[in-house]
Amino acid sequence: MTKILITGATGQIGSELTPALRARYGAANVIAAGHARQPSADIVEAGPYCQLDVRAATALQAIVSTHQITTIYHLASVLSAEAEASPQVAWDINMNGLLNVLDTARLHHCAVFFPSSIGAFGPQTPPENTPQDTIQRPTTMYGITKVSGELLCDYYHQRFGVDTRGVRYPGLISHKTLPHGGTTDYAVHIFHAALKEQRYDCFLKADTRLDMMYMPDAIKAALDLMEADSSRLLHRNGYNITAMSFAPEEIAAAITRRIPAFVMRYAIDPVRQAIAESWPRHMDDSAARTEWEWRPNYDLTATVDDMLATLTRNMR
Ligand code: AKB
Repeated sequence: MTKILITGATGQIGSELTPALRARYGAANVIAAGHARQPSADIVEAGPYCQLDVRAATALQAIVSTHQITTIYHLASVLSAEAEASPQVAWDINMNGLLNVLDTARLHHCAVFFPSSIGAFGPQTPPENTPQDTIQRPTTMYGITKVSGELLCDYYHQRFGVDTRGVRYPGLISHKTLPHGGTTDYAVHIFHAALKEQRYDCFLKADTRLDMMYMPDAIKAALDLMEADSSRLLHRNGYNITAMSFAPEEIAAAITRRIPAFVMRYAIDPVRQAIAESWPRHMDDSAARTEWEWRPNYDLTATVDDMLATLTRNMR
């Protein structure tokens, strides 16, 4: 029987992946683990929940052993901009947390999902149609932990036979939980500001193009990859996946078409601008399409329509 542990269950991805996994595998079979002081009621009340700092290896192993976990979705991570503010803490959480998860998986025969990111690339990476296998020399601590994480997952698969799988997520747009400490966070904050104040001060330059994805596609990617036929997975860890690619001025225009009073202004954050400029503008995700039939459902228009409709409903 599949029994799942999700680390970082209260974060932007976890708060939506947890209910999706509970719907698919049964609430009692999905243990949500978070580090937040106040986890949201639906995560805590709809199924098992525990507090976990992923750096605490003994506590992690106890949870996996007690609940007879078969699969770990390891989402706990410090994001890019926050990692630049505290690089040593980011290394500790992102790398030692992942090492603990992989070693626990080795000992308890679990499969592992590890989300990498467009942050695993750097300024020397071809920015257009970024190949699956290419130069990865990131210049951020976040990126360094993501490349190292991809390699560590490969190592645990090759050396110990752990069934590790992962994707390189682009910026994620979602309405349930606000992202925290990322470079692509503007693409979520813009919706809240547009609906509340009809204006937004964007911290990236108008033409900073990056890969993006709406959360339902991000959840589908995790579920599909973990259920894919293992023998077809040539690139197990770090599949490029993308759904759309846009710059702040384009998402602002899409919002203005629906909220004509909306005005975007720019107040550039040099740290996040430099990070964004070191990332690809558009990845080639053909390996994921070929090896496990990855296909996104939401483009920019569908995302903007659904975000505005859902947030408007939630505000009533
Ligand atoms: C971030 O901006 O740090 C993340 C990411 C693209 O990995 N959203």
